[in-house]
Amino acid sequence: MRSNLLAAPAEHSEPLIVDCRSGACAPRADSVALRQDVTVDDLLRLASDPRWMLSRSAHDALVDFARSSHRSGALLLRSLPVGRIGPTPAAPTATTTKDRVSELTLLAAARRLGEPVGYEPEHGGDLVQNIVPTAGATERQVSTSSKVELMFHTEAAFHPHRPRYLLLLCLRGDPTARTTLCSIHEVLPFLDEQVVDVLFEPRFRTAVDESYLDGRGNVLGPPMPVLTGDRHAPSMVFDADLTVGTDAAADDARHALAAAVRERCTSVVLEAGDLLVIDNLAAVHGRSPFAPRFDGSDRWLQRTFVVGDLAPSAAERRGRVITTAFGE
Ligand SMILES: O=C(O)CCC(=O)C(=O)O
Ligand SMILES: [Fe+2]
Repeated sequence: MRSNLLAAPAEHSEPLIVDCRSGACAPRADSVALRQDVTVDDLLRLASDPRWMLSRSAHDALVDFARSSHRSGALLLRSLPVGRIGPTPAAPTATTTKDRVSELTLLAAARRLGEPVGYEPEHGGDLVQNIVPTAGATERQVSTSSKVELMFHTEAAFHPHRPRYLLLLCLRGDPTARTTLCSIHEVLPFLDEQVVDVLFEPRFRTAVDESYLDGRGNVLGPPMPVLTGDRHAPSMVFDADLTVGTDAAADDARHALAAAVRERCTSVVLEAGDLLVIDNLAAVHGRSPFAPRFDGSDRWLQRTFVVGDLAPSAAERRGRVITTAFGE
């Protein structure tokens, strides 16, 4: 195990870690990904071809994770190809000088888990998004922030078509930025039975992220439970910043959950070639603060969202871009 995984007490479950150095990627795919004119659709077609594989170890780890998630709700694949990247862009959609190897790696991994999708308000619905610190967002609760802690969240907790998996591929690491993680399986044994009872009831509302509202103020989603499914192995949808209780007992329960998550969490410092896959039904994630430089050497991740099935979002989707409108 590498030393950059934070030393957590032994009983805290860390992501399942698989080193993928062994087993080469298909050169045919790599050479396509070196061309500048290749589109995301081309890459997705290639990534979907079962004859084009990630290394055998990466492929098998992803398929196993999709079949039965790990107790930590996370899988960390190391030493994946990211290609030639050039300087970190100043904004997610700014032009870069990179080749397309990292996009192909990410989409190939995503296709082993389900269907990659974008969300219109998230970088225009891009299937692969650059997550870089931006000068305008240093202190905000968004993925492009840096100087503040990004609080624990289910990705798009407020969204009826929220992703089933979230994939973060590191192109350039920052040794001081820790991606934080905590699964429901980790905290459940430490919550009072009465708190768990309340978390299973539809007594919580999650605010819609401001980027989905075009400046239309504060919109709360419908009352929902935080926990659903099997009492002993539930799914969790929770945002420590945006989820509130609809009554005092529910609010106490969400504070108890947030405290347990803070206490039981683990973290990982992502390095170039690391792919962190998060089961968005099992684990919440966040990020520690770090110092941005805005000189082309900052931390750079690429992110892809995956749903298990495209059908439920059919009426609110254009191609692979989910267009659900909120607060209208
Ligand atoms: O920067 C990170 O490690 C995580 C950011 C995050 O929450 C996201 O991209 O969804
Ligand atoms: Fe996130």
